[in-house]
Amino acid sequence: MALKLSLLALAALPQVFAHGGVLSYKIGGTTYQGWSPYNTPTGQTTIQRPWSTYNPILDATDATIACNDDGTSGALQLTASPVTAGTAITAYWNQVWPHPYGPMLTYLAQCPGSTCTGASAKSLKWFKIDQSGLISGTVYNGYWGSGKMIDQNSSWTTTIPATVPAGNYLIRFETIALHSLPAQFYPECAQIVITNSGTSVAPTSAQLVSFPGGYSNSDPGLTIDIYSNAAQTESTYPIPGPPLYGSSASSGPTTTVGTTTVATTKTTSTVTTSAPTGGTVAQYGQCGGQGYSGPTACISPFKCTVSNDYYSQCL
Ligand SMILES: *[C@@H]1O[C@H](CO)[C@@H](O)[C@H](O)[C@H]1NC(C)=O
Ligand SMILES: [Cu+2]
Repeated sequence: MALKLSLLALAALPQVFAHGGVLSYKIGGTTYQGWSPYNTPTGQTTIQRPWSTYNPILDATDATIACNDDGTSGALQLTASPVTAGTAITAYWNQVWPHPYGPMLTYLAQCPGSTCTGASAKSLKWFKIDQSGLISGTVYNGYWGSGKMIDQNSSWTTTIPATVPAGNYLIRFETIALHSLPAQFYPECAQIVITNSGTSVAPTSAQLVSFPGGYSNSDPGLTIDIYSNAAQTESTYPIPGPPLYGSSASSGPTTTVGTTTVATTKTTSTVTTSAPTGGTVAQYGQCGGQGYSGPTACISPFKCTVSNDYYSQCL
């Protein structure tokens, strides 16, 4: 059995570098291991909802867009409890996350009844509690939420707003990659119980969406061509999804403008990208790393991106 599992893990290795998902969480100092999609589901016990693949979801209307699965809980499903409103939750993606262009988003959905276990992720209403789009620079080569996520140890920390009503929730962390079209969605979910002894503010109906439903394949933030001429001077990016919980906007995507914050300590993970034309390495192909002596130029529009010391690939 152990041998079989490690062979499966090896088989999954190339995908580990190209794609992935949320592998663990930290809540109030406690680390929670996530679901392992390439191990047998039997015996897996975790606060994370089961998910099925490291591959991206490429369709905003896909039935798995809520939690990278059909929405069901595991046989030994756990729930992190209690999580006081105002607590920070960190989600860890696989290292080093390879996609630095695109937004980060975090959602909550309250479950009916006394537990989220058994509730289908597709049946819930989600509201967005955190988002980070284009932080600075242009759509073409600016600093994005997902670039910041990579700089933060391939993790993203969201603070549960202090006004979120107490209840049973799924928390949905998501990164969207825009280096190729269609956009790539990487969402995973975990079960938490939120407690709140202070003021509660329910999300408005304009802030609540279903998944699928919260995004459309024609959303400007999902169809944007980051390699276009227009992108080279464009410094606004419409983050997909409903208006942020707690915001006064009544509808429509929110826009972040490259401004004052952050951007001071940007460390880029993109190397060598000489002229975009003339390259020979295809998307996801190896283009660098210790001990590698093959071609290093990626076919346009992909860029040679460091995954780790031993492996760079065209993304
Ligand atoms: C970086 O993330 C990994 C999980 O991917 C975690 O084990 C490690 O503690 C993190 N390092 C720091 C400095 O937070
Ligand atoms: Cu990928």
